[in-house]
Amino acid sequence: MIGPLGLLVLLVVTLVSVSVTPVVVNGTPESLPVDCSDLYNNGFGNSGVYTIFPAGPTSPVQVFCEMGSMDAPDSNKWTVIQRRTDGTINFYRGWEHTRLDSDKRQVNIGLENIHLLTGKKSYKLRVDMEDFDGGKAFAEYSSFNVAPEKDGYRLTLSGFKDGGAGNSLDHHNGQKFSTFDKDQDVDARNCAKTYLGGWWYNACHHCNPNGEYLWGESILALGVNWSSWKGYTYSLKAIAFKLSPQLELDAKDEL
Ligand SMILES: [Ca+2]
Repeated sequence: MIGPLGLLVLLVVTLVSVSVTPVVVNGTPESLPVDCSDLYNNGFGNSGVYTIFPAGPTSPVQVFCEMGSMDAPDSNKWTVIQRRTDGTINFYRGWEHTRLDSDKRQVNIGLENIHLLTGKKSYKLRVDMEDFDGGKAFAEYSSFNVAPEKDGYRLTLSGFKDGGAGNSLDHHNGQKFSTFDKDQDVDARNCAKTYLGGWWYNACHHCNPNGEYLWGESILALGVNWSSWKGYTYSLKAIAFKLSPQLELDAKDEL
């Protein structure tokens, strides 16, 4: 027999069950965060490592988010798609590794995820870089897109804005991505093998972010180069590629 008290308990349990339902609903594909901007808008204001879902609910990706400072809440929220800060990780990788790797150390989310991400929203790209003497520079592009694998993960970008680094990425605009085991560049050589990286090689490069980590002054064009800033014989200390939705940029520019 269920007395009045029992009915009350049953009612409360039922209501609690109903009340937790929205938490489950929040896990639907429509509401999963695609990038760090979504996370910020969902109340996650601190920079750090988060999980995003550019490829859908069954494919979580660990990523580093730069949420800006408390002093500037309207600043861009950056999803870091690749970053190098030291020489501990080898970026001379084959096609499948480059395509699918979403590194546990949050250094690279993989080409496929980058493609899917740029298909979800319109993004701007910022490339931040550092030398070994404390110097910093950046390059920004108001539009950045990576095509599907069937088109070689072709790079499309526009709207260059100079933060002192110069426009070395422009040479790679419109190119397919190449690795040592998949030559899609326009040079007679295998650029990835010649310059020890994987990149949107043309004939062959003006920047080589995935080249050998060579600690500053180094062999011509083999290092982590950004030629319009430090030339071909300087391998950078750090370089990071990060995306932010264009709408945030537009809203900010209108202020
Ligand atoms: Ca070639």
